[in-house]
Amino acid sequence: MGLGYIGLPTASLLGTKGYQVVGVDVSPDIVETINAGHIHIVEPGLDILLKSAVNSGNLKASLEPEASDVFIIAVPTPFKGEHHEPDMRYVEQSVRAIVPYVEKGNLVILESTSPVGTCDEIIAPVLEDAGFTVGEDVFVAHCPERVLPGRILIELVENDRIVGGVDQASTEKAASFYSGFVSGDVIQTDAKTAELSKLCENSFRDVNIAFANELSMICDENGIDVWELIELANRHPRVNILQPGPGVGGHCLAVDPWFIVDRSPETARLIRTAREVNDSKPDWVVNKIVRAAEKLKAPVIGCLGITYKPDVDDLRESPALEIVQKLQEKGIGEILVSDATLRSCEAFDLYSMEEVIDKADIIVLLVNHSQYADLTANMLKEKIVIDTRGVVR
Ligand code: SAJ
Repeated sequence: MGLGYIGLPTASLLGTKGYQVVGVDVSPDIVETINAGHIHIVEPGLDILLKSAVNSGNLKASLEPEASDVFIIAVPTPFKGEHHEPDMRYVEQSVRAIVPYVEKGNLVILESTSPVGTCDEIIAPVLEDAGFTVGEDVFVAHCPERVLPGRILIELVENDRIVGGVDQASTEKAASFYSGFVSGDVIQTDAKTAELSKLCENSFRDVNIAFANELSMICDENGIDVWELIELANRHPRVNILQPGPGVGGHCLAVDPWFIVDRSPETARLIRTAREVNDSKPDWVVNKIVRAAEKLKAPVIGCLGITYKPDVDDLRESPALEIVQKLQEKGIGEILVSDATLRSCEAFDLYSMEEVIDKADIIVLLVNHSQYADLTANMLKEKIVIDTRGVVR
């Protein structure tokens, strides 16, 4: 259920491992694209894997579920409103959509990153209402996806998997399913621990990036190069500071910690603050650019990179994109945008890196795509450089 960044690679992988897979999505365009053997997202190796799964007849896409031994739910779990409450409507809709097809003995697996209690409080009750006894005639488990965009196909197979059922029988059934195609360890726990394990992994990373981002602002106030500082501090055997940037993006780190905050608002103080620090970083960068632009008569501002992280073409929750959009709203000068991974972008005309460097007075480096690794301070010596990623040192 859901043919996005997780569902499609999972369906394609299973299809090439001999499983019969029906990939269900609400979008007719996506269903048509996949049945024609094409992909609608960019991920290394996915096009070949999908083609092979579809051509073998093992994978087909459909708008409607079918009777299946295993139902895997991999739909978006965004947040809503200014209080960042989890928006579970797609998970709820998916469970309701499969109910008419569920039979005794079936296994329902939630892969979507979800708040603690989703299996027990949302999925199991819908199945119980339909007349099933969960743990006896249908089984429910959470197995969070933990793959890194850009490495999805490798990590789907090689990563260890945490599997937590709403009861022991569900845990064992789900673990046995994943053992069929995962080469990493498949570790058993209960549903709530599996749900929180995924949320805490991403919160751990978010908190650590917030530490680096806070340091970068402290360094800026004190005229210290944060990247040199981190390199030096990381020589300590028990210190490992992550890299600062223009903010934290993607649909994982910028979202998941809020699910913990929503359920434990009084207790999750550090996790909330880390989110706030990371969310405030784009505005801090915008202010820095505005201050630099104020010194020029008709500033041309060149922005390098708009995706949420290097070497992916994904714009979801991208702090770089947010920065460029805010600069445009402020109307402080001409904005020229380049991105090494994008051929086109709805929001802006894209220029080549060379054109941007040639024409701009201020160069803002927002994403450290590998194509920018050769940029040197010497090449930009006539420009004002605002480097949020520490590429030009
Ligand atoms: N970032 C920094 N500094 C760093 C590392 C990352 O600013 O030192 C920024 C990136 O630029 C990006 C954001 O953080 O804007 C997130 O990037 P990421 O590479 O840390 O993570 P994601 O969102 O692509 O994938 C994460 C992964 N989680 C962890 O590493 C704990 C991945 O394993 C998860 O499967 C994925 O979230 C997910 O789907 O939840």
